[in-house]
Amino acid sequence: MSGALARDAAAAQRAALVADALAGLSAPRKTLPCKWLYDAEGARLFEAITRLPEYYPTRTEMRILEESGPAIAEAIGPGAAVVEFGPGDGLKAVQLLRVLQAPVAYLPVDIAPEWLEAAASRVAEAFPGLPVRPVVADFTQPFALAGRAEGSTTHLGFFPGSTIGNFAPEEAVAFLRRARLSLKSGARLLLGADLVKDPAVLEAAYDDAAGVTAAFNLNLLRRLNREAGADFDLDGFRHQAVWNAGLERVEMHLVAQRPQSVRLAGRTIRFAAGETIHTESSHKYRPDRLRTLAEAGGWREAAMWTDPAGLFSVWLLEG
Ligand code: AVI
Repeated sequence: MSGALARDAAAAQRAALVADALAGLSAPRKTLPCKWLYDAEGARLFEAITRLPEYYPTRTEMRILEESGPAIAEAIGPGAAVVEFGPGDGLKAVQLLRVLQAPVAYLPVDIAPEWLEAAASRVAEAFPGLPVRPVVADFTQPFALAGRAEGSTTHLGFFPGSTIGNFAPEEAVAFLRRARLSLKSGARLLLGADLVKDPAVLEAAYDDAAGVTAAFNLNLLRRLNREAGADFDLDGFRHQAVWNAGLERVEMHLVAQRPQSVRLAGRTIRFAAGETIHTESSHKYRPDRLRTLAEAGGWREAAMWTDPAGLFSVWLLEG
C-alpha cells in the first residue's frame, strides 16, 4: 500500500472507531464492538492469551486437529483449497495443512493486509510448493473468491478458534450464509466452536491470574484515547468476565470504579459507579444448538470431533 493510501485507510478506520464509540457509549447499556480490541497491542496481548494456562481453547483445538488429524483428512479427502477466515498467526492453518491429503492452495482472508502477511509467510515457509493467495476482504461482508483454485476439488472454508462465538447468534447465521456463497457450490467448512462447560472454568479462561486478559480489555480504552482523542482514566475502570447463563456466553466488561465523565469527539460521556461497558461476548455452544445454527446458515453436519474432556469441538459442515 502506498503512503497516501495507508493514511486514507487509517483515517477511515479512526472515523469508524469514533462513530462506533459514540453510538455504543451513548446507548442505555454501554457497549463497544469487540473488533476494536485488536490494534497492534491488542493482537499481541491476544496471542499471549492463547498461551495462558487458563485459556484452554487454542491448545485444545490444536490437539483435536493433531489427534483427529487422520480422521479429519479422511473426511475431507484430497485436493482441497483451504480458505481461512481471519487467519491470525497462521499456526492453525499449518497444523491443518500438515494433516490434509494433498491440499492444493491456501487462501487466507482478512481485511488487514499486514495481518494476512504473517499467516501467508508462515504457511509459505512451512509448505514451500503450496500456492498461497492472500485475499484482502472483510469477511463480515459478502466477498468474492476469484474462481476455484487450480486442481482443487472444492474450497474448504476454515474458521477455527471459536471466533464464531464472538458473533451474536443471528450474526453467526449471517456469517455462515455468506461463507457458503463466497466458497461456492460443493464447499465444506471446518469450524471450531467452544462448548458450554463449568462456569468457573470459563470465567478463569477470561480472567486469568496474570492479568493478561484484563490488559487486553483495558487496552481498548487506551486505543480510544490515542485514536479517538478520548480521555479515559485507565485506573478508573476494572476488567470483569462473567458467565451469562441465560445466553450461554462469557461477557467481558469494563466496570467504572467511581462516577466519572469522559470526553470523546466533543461529547461528554457520563458513568455511574459500577456502570459497565460491554466489550465482548464469547458464546459457548451445546452440540445441538450448533447444529441448529449451522442449518439456519445453510450447512449440515458431516462430522464432529472433540477432545477427551469435551471442552472444544471441530465441525465439518457441508453446504
Ligand atoms: C478471538 N476470540 C475467539 C477470543 C474468545 O475466546 O472469545 C477472544 C478472547 N477474548 C478474551 N480472551 C480471548
